[in-house]
Amino acid sequence: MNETKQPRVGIVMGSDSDLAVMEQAGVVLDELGVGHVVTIASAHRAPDLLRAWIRKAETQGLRVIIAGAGGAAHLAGVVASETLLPVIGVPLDSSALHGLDALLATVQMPAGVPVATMAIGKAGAKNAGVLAARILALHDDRLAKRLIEYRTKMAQDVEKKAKDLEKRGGAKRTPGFRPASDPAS
Ligand code: AIR
Repeated sequence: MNETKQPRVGIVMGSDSDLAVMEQAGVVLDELGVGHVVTIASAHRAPDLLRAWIRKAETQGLRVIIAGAGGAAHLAGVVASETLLPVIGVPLDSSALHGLDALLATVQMPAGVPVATMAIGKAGAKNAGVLAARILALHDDRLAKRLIEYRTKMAQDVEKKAKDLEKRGGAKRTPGFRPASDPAS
C-alpha cells in the first residue's frame, strides 16, 4: 500500500541501533495503509528533544505513539507521562539482560500512567503496528476491513504451511504427531 497519508502513528526509539527491530512496526503500518512518522529521541540522553517531539506529535495530529527502547527503557513511560495519546511500548533486546530489563522497565508503570507493553523484540514491534492500527480502526471502517483481510491472510498462510508440511510427509517423521488430515489420528 503506497498511498501518501496523513501520519497518524508516531514511532520513536531510543537509538539508531534499535532501527532494525523497530522498522517492523512501520512495515506493518505500511501494509495496512496507515501513515506514520519515525524518529530517535532518548528519554535519558536527550530528554528535551523527546519532549519537543511529543509536543510536535500532538500538534501534527498523531493519534497513537509507539515507543521502543532497550536496557533501562524509560522511553515509553516518559512519553505516556507527557501526552494523553495512547502509548504502545516495545521492549528491545540490546543489553546483557536480553530485553528482560527493558520489558520490566516498560511494563511496570505506576497506576495512572499506562503503557500498552508488547513482547520483546521483532514480534513486539510488529504487534505494536497492528495494535496501533486496531486503535485507529475504531473510527475508520476501511482500516477495519484491511485488518480483517490481514487476519484472514495470516490464517491462509498457516493453512498453506500445514498443507506443504503434510505434502512433504514431514509430519510423519515427528514421533507421536499426525497431520489433521490423517484419518487414523
Ligand atoms: N537507550 C537509549 N537511551 C535510553 C535508552 N534506554 C537504549 C536504546 C538502545 C540501547 O539503549 O533504546 O536499545 C543502546 O543504545 P546505543 O545507542 O548505545 O546503541
